[in-house]
Amino acid sequence: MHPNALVGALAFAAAASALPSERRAAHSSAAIQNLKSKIKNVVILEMENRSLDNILGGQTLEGLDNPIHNGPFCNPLNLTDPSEGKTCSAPKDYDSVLNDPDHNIYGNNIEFYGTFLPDNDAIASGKLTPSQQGFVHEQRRNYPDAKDASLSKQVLHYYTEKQVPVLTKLVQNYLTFNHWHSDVPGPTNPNRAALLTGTTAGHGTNDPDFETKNHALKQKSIFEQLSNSGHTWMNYYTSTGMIDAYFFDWTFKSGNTDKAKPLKQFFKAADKGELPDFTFIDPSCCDVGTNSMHPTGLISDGETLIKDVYEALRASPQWNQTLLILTYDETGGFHDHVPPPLAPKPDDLTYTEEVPSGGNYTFEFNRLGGRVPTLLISPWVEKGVVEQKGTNSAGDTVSYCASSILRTLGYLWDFEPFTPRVEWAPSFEHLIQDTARTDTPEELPDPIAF
Ligand SMILES: *[C@@H]1O[C@H](CO)[C@@H](O)[C@H](O)[C@H]1NC(C)=O
Ligand SMILES: *[C@@H]1O[C@H](CO)[C@@H](O)[C@H](O)[C@H]1NC(C)=O
Ligand SMILES: *[C@@H]1O[C@H](CO)[C@@H](O)[C@H](O)[C@H]1NC(C)=O
Ligand SMILES: CC(=O)N[C@H]1CO[C@H](CO)[C@@H](O)[C@@H]1O
Repeated sequence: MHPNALVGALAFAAAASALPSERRAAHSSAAIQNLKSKIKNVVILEMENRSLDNILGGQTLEGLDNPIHNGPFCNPLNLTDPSEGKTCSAPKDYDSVLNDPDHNIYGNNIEFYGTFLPDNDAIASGKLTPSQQGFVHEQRRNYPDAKDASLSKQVLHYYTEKQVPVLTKLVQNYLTFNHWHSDVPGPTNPNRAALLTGTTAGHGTNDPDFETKNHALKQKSIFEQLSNSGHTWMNYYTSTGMIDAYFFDWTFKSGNTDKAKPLKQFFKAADKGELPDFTFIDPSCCDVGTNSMHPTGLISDGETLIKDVYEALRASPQWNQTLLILTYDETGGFHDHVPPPLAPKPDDLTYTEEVPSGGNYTFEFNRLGGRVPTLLISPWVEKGVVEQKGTNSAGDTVSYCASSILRTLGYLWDFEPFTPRVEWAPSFEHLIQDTARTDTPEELPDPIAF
């Protein structure tokens, strides 16, 4: 080869490697090897009870299907009496919500399907699909003494970019999922358990089994999996009332209760570069002065927590090998206009509850909850991109969900999917790039109370 040709070839190779790398295929061994070589520390911050249309409804980044791009989205005031009129999504003018929206399984039923008792056969066969029309109706039924105008605003309105400056900066700098759903169309603790284990084990409400003193959940958690395979983990908490590792009997039996520590220990560990392989952060919940964004806690207090966690990781010696997953447990009864899809049952268990109109509804765990905001934050993800649906290992294009986390961590830390739901879920290891970005912000804006 002529010497000049060699120089030319080298220059070409250098230029080519400077280009943004083509994404690898999801589930490919190349994508999995890349994930393993780049990410050593995973941090999950799981906030509370907000839908994508609610908290990211005003984000102008292209690719997000939200009210500011594709709305307004409207709901009738009364599902059975159209003459009462309708109300539509618009920017919110307040920081919190006084009347916590219904997010029981039956509440999600009426919000999605317009009835507390939808026909399960029609749902499973695809004949009955969610219309997302019952959010305002259910809020009015639940709070008969409150003013209609404020109730509509509570469930249907959304936050502008200026009102959530911390989230806005993160959306503009990292990767946001457009189609990420909670695993269960129901409340907090079943969804938190599903994220950590791939199933609620038949739980459909925040029942006493989840309480620390009972720690009655028997299924295998990510914490157990990691301990058994020589990986380190910690569950940092903001209030002792909310420690997700304490749902599980194993945590107590195996003598791992000391893996739950107050959040200030997280800041110390991040600062010293002593974060474990897996960090799970619980916010405080759920009233005035708490920071999960759960009503009646302030959105701006939640933003302060997100900012503090981000800035601690950004300044940490471990930043270069860290992936922060910022997600929400469930939609909290806030409107989202995208119909939640069907999904495989994690196991054979069902959950039955009595509904306000009389009668029982049996939930079969065969469909997802509403869309929740989820972001990947790392020097290894592209800047300001929106990820649409994912690809599962069967090759189908489907929505992401909380079980996508376990699907991906299984690739990172060599474990099989815990349940058929996790097996089905699309993973996201292919969203990790080849080169680390050097333009990631060191600080986020100050949250504003309004
Ligand atoms: C809706 O209208 C029906 C029929 O007029 C009425 O019985 C019901 O109370 C209304 N529901 C709400 C939530 O206002
Ligand atoms: C992280 O990577 C960037 C870019 O290569 C480098 O400038 C920085 O010093 C690295 N930081 C650490 C803590 O390794
Ligand atoms: C609903 O189911 C519960 C048990 O799950 C049972 O106690 C109750 O009697 C049932 N109610 C109706 C109306 O069938
Ligand atoms: C909106 C909402 O409150 N959803 C759940 C959020 O968390 C609280 C506390 O666990 C639950 O009561 C709700 O079910």
